[in-house]
Amino acid sequence: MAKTTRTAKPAAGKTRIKTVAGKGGETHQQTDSDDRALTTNQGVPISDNQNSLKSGARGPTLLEDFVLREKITHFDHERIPERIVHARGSGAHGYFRPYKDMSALTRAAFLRNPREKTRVFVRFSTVAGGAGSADTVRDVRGFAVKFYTSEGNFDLVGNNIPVFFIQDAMKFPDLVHSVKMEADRAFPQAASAHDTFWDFVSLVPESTHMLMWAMSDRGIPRSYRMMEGFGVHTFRFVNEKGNSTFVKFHWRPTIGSTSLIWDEAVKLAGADYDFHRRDLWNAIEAGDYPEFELGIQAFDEKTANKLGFDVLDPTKVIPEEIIPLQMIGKLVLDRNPDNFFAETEQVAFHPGHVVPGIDFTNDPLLQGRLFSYIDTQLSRLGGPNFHEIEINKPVCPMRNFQRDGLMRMAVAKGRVNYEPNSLGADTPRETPTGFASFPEPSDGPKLRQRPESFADHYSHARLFWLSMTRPEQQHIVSAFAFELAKVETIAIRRRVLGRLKLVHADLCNGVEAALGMEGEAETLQPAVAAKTMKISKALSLIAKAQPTIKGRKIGVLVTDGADAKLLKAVQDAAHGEGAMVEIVAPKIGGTKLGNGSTVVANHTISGGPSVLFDAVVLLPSADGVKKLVREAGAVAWVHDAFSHLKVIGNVAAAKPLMDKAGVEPDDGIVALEGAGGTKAFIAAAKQHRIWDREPKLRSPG
Ligand code: HDE
Repeated sequence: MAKTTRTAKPAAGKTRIKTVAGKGGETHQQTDSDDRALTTNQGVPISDNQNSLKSGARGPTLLEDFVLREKITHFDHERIPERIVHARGSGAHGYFRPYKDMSALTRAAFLRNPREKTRVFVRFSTVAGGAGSADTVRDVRGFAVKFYTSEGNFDLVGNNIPVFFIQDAMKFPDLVHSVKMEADRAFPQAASAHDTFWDFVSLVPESTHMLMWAMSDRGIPRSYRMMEGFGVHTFRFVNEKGNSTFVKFHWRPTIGSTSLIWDEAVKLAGADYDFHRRDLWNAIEAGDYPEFELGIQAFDEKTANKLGFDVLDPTKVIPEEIIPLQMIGKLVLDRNPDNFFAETEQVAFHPGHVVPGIDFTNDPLLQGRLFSYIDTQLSRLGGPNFHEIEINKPVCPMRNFQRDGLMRMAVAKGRVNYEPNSLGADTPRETPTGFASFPEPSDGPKLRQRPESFADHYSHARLFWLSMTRPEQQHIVSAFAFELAKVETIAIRRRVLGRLKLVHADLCNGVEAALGMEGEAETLQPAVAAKTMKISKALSLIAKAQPTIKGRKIGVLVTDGADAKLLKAVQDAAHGEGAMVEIVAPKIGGTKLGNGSTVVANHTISGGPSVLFDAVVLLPSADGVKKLVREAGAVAWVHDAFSHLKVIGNVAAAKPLMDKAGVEPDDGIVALEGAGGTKAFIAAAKQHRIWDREPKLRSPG
């Protein structure tokens, strides 16, 4: 039995913290509270949460110990199956507000009133890796939004890439099996760079366009806050009159879209496994709320028929230069989840969760998804009542005659659980204004067939390639070369090269050269040869990049004796532009600046490598730099910043360190001392990367 030895001052409310001594001499902290007593799940107050019930102090544990058994049993069942795809994710709460009344196009209530906010929950994710995999791997990112509208939940379950690998749901399990860890060896984790993936995609030519996107910078976003999102499929808006308009959904971050550099992504996977999760969490905690505009491409059937490709084919984009984007509202993420499991893990998205005014098309990938998502929740969340979990509940009234099942929470009253009925006057009834599917005519032979209009697999891939800037093309070549270098089966490499040749000769030649496999592409016959389309600048991240440092992070390397005035100037200037500043120093506890004040570091040099930052500042003192040049970590810190094409603000005292790190002068190496130094640094940092530096540092491969 435990005996109380000392009682601390009462803490908040009626709680007192006591140090309790056990009979065996051990002590532990115990909270003594009138209203916060620790209890079992049955509400029984627990007097000892440290020791199991034993027969004698050194005797065996008794089966009778219902407190221990309940605790351990619950723990044993804490995990649910992780999502088969998109297992690794991060969520946030927020709201959506339309810019204007969209009722001309849709009767969806949440798109009608610009004064009305609709609550949302968003989950961003990677696709291939397990729930514990690293954030910065090369992969597609999920971008799933649940709108809790007044007419029910609408889920826009999209990705950060506007097309998909396959055209028909029938191939999805094959695709996913091929990209996941290989079945016998269970590696590689969260990586497409292995034989089975490239084997599959090289045999499925419809994947070519998506491969271009996945191998581009889009596959390694800088942040969930800085990536675009897409609904992928063509959907329909339906207005009060029942008229349908095709729509493609787009999300655009208001602070612009930008990506990592591959070497940075690789190093980040070691430096901060949770790079994207932490970034999202910290931004919201800091009140720097991520914002995304919702855009649509709206078009009628006549326009669709003139595009020269099929809008039901999810491997095609509609260039914005042909059908421009109209921005119709904004999403703001302003609250982190209270509990990861309850919210981010248990949230159940489903593309079939639509509201009146939004409808599907016959895209065969979408049609298959309409089955899959509910089905997967049955095993993931354990039964058909997952809509009763707090995060999945609609905010509008929900009434029907579905009853019972595992984990039923609601207590339905009365004897009437069927419809029609005459016994329950106030039981739910159909409503003429409820959801009605768009009555698209459909009558055809029952067959398994891909339409002819889906047969061109190369024109859009070529459009993507030709729309990229030079650095982006180099990155695509490097990514293909990296991935194929990990493919051990030479025939698969050759087959992929054969596909790339059908996209564009420059692409194929570039990858062949990077691999040292010149002329080895397999000769493949396309069903339809690539046509050259008009370049779409909107496809390139670099071409449309806005000069900004809003939402970005600047790392300042300081030592004892660093210039306090300059540090403050950098901090003020960066904060003024909406950027964050973090201090990196040899010691975490505090650095004594030149004016005698102390600054506390956010990171040590090894704990805060420069890959964590978008731009860096070198602010050592002349004395401090002498130590830094002897530290491999400090030299690597600067070398990485340079080789990741970052802007480096510096003081004269940093020169020995920069020399040792191989920093060479260019537009991104900015002296801070002297008039206008800080301003020049901020202006340069708005470019984000110094692309001209790249060819001097690395060649594709
Ligand atoms: Fe998914 N997908 N998917 N998917 N998907 C799932 O549902 C599926 C596809 C997407 O954060 C699963 O609840 C099939 C395209 C996102 O919880 C599963 C097909 C797009 C998320 C499933 C596709 C997506 C999922 C796994 C081909 C972009 C994460 C867990 C027919 C438009 C949602 C779950 C979250 C999740 C099936 C293709 C996006 C198994 C069968 C295309 C963002 O139901």
